Amino acid sequence: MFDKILIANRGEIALRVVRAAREMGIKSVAVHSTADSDAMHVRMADEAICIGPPSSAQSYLSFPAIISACEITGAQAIHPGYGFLSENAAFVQVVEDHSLTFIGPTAEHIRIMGDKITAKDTMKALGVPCVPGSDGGVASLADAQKIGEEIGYPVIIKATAGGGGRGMKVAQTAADMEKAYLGARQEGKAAFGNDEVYIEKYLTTPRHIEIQVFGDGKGNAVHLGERDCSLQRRHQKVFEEAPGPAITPELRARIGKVCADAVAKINYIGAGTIEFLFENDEFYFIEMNTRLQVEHPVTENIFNVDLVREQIRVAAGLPMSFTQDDLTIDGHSIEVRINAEQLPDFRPCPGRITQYHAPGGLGVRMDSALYDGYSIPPYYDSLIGKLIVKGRDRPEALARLARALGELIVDGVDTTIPLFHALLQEEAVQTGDYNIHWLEHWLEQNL
Ligand code: MV4
Repeated sequence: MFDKILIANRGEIALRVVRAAREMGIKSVAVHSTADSDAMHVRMADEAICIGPPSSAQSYLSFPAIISACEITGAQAIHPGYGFLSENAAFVQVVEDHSLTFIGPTAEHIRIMGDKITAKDTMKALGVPCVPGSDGGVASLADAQKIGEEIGYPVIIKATAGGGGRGMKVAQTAADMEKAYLGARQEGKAAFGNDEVYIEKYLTTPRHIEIQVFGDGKGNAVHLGERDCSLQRRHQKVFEEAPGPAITPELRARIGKVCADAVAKINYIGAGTIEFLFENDEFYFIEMNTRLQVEHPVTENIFNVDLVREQIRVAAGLPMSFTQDDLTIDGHSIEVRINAEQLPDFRPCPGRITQYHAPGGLGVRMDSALYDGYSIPPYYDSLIGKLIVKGRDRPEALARLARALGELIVDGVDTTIPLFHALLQEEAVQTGDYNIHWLEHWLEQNL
């Protein structure tokens, strides 16, 4: 096992990794920009090292700064958290070239899943159900029109280098195809330097269901059920839960086995998330994320596992500490993302926290790097905390969430807390009867 790891991240996720490492008897090294000298992850880690100016490109994204920090501190492995370098295949290659260990998948797995056409081809070949559409890339408008006629409108054109909603265009009818096809290519080229696109049948009212998988890199893998992350605004999740209100034990077992078998077959190592659209009781693969996700705590809560601990174990060459048979669901968990943002437009709202009080009590977990007097810098993500609750069932989790939100105090900046008080009053949230469009409609009518 490693005796020291470096955390190439900041905020609540850096703290999350410090905590797992400490429980395992592993020392942790925080890295930080000059804007984060007073950050909680710097205080909580065993050591800290400044790696550059505020700009992410020159600090949290800088290969030489992070590799040098490992060499100076003697850290043997790097945990990337989420975002930043977590899905950067070139970085993983550099880490390995310096005889360090990346706590995550291989560069090759990241590369395969980072190209959406290759990811879909791979998953399809592994027996994972996919959205009907083009077989690979679509090189001309004429081909796009032909495929549109074959699969029927509406269709969606997606950039292969896209993801998270960028480089996507919907064509409602054949008349929209030219604009959508050229628009998606243009956006792909501008945003990612890659104008390759593919086409899928457009699903109109699906849920976003994602399956948590975990592999040991030696052909063994498990699934840890699903999360329903349908409540999103502009492709930013705001409320996530596990298990999914629409997913029966039979559906879970079936898609879970397909996913676990698929990642076992490619010798996947570490945590991964296989994203699906779910409509009329059918799953359709869209993307795979090769990282630990923001919302991983809801899965940890219902399966009673520590996913970061497992990531560190398999990166060190140890087996996973559980088998599929050990993994049974206990209760229901919900996470809400507390962002420093001003409603109704969700404008980032950095500034000084004049008072912070975290909720507590049975079934409440607050993952946050906030403290009284902390100044949220303007350079990074607006996520400042995650309130995660667990109940014996969904109604108990909802009641506990309302109770815990009532205890939470974040003064000095605007936050998304009032949004959650309002959402909890809604019938669709209470019953779990929502889809990927529900929140945007609700926001239009209520904010
Ligand atoms: C789709 C879709 C409908 N049909 N693909 C958006 C982000 C990217 N991960 C995939 N996305 C979508 N792909 C087909 N064939 C609708 C979306 C989509 C969406 C998906 C998940 C969560 C929220 C969403 C909001 C708008 C569109």
